[in-house]
Amino acid sequence: MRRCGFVALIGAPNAGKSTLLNRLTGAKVSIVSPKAQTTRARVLGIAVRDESQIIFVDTPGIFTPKRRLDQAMVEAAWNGAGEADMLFLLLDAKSGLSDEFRKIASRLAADSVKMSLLLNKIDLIDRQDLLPLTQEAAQLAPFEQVFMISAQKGDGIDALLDYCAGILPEGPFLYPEDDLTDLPDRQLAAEIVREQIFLQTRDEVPYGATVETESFKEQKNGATRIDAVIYVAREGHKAILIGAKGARIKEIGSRARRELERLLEGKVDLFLRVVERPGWDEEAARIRAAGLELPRK
Ligand SMILES: Nc1nc2c(ncn2[C@@H]2O[C@H](COP(=O)(O)OP(=O)(O)O)[C@@H](O)[C@H]2O)c(=O)[nH]1
Ligand SMILES: [Mg+2]
Repeated sequence: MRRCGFVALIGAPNAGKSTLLNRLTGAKVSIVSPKAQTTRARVLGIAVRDESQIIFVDTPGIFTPKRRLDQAMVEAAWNGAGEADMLFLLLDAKSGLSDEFRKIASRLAADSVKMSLLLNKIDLIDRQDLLPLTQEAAQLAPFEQVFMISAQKGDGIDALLDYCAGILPEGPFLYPEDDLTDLPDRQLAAEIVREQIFLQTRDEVPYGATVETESFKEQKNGATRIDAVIYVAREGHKAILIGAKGARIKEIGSRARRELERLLEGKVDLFLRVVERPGWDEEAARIRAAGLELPRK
């Protein structure tokens, strides 16, 4: 009998949700950076294990939102949790139990959905510190299971897949068997550029930028031509993104292009332009273009 269902990855920013999603699907589905709030919208990663199709839902981290964009991100995270058959609550074992984590755990504990605790980044802490942390965290909610994993190194991942495969509801696969994500290539292209902005700029710059694919076309020579626009919220950010003699934007473009060539398995011509657009992070159209719903008032 086949099984299929949704497992949401929930946690504070930077817990390693997107790294885990990529690890579980064995593909680069969701972008990752050392900075908080890299993930903006819900991303699906699909894995098949035995007779089960497991649809993992990567979500933005849960934090206290200020901008309209941030409100939409946090709402997307709670919605992801609300629609899942099962939750994986991630804790960054290195940072330990924060007030933020306690709040998320207690709010989720109030819902009746099955939830397991995932202690991530166990590669960064001593074994002897792991047990007391696990014991304390496990008291915060009625967890079904506790897993200790390293999303980055791959420890404990098989056990997670086996667990999901065994208990998801019986039913037909919801996606074609080979699909790894529901993210369209246009959106993927914008995300890969945004990842480079997160990796290559600092302070407020990555948070003040958004990327949209304007056109995505197969060309006669077999290459894919992608034109993307980067909107920046503040004056001055445009100059930083472009860099001295255009060096920064060139590096962002060339790294993103190489990554896209790998993911799309073919030659890519990538054209970027940077546009100042103060207030884009309050604009309905920009928030929707990022794959988000407008926050409820
Ligand atoms: N050492 C270590 N780093 C990790 C692990 N998982 C994630 N990271 C790093 O933690 C940072 C945040 O990861 P990300 O997946 O973007 O977190 P998210 O905000 O929860 O999606 C990145 O720099 C990752 O490389 C892990 O298991 N071990
Ligand atoms: Mg993420």
